[in-house]
Amino acid sequence: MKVAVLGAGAMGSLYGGLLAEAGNEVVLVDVWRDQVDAVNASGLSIEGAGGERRVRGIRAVSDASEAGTADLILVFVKATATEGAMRGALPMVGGATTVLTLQNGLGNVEKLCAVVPADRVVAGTTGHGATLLGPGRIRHAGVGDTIVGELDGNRSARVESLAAMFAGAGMTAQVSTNVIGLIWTKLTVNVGINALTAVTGLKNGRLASFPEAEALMRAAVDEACSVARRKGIQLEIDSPFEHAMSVAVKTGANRSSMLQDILAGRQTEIAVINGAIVEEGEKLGIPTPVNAVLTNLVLIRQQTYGEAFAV
Ligand code: KPL
Repeated sequence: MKVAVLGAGAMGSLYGGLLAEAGNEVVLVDVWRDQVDAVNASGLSIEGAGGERRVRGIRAVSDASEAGTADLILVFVKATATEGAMRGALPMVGGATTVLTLQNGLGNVEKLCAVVPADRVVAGTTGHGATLLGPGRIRHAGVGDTIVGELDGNRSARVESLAAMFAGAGMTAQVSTNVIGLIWTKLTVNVGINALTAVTGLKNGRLASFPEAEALMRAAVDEACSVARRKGIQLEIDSPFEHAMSVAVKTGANRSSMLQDILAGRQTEIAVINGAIVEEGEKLGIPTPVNAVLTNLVLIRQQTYGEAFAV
């Protein structure tokens, strides 16, 4: 299968690397020139789960028109860039191209469907954690499931074959017939972990060490669940807080994507994670004070990069 990975940050590079190792033709597409040059010059170096190795035979481009058409476009750009990146990726869309988002946050499906016909788009979630160590270098810092599904819940041959492709690359992979519930289930995990790690600087696993962090995680996740319940979303798990904490522990060595963004001085996905819970809560009249505080703290942090804690 020819796979174009749109967004070659930590997670895009991880999936691209694992799929290339399994024999798929992979091209990474990213505007980050240093990453493109490093991968083309020396391949992708992966450490952590699966051991240290260098994946060669993987191509990278910064302009989608150099990639050719793909069987699968796997979208891993930040949620804030989804629509623009997909417009830029249109030269890779051929007559039979499928677009799969495994991104965090709410709204990616809608943004993709604004650019390509909805019947081209499938969605899913990933439980893996990865850290970007530098151009061409990542750490596979936590292992989890990859779950994919059709937007209409149909168990199609297309999603079965995507799950088989991920399984063939050594990942545990499944098909979901409730992909919106699945995205919300992953959202509850990110609501519980990402902002908390971003404001404390802790790796995911350390959240379990502090009753204070646990209390905040529980409250943020409970608020997200109240919103989901009122919207009629069927979550895929019975105990969302325990699930979020178990993902934090399984990806314990990882810095969450939001903490990595903060450390690199980038804009975060706060608006589509905790911020989305606040926004949806407001529409439904459901109070979400803990998510509002977490959102505001991260928003302040990302507007004050470079300012010291000086008096
Ligand atoms: O999705 C993640 C993220 O960092 O965005 C988790 C699962 C929390 C892994 O770090």
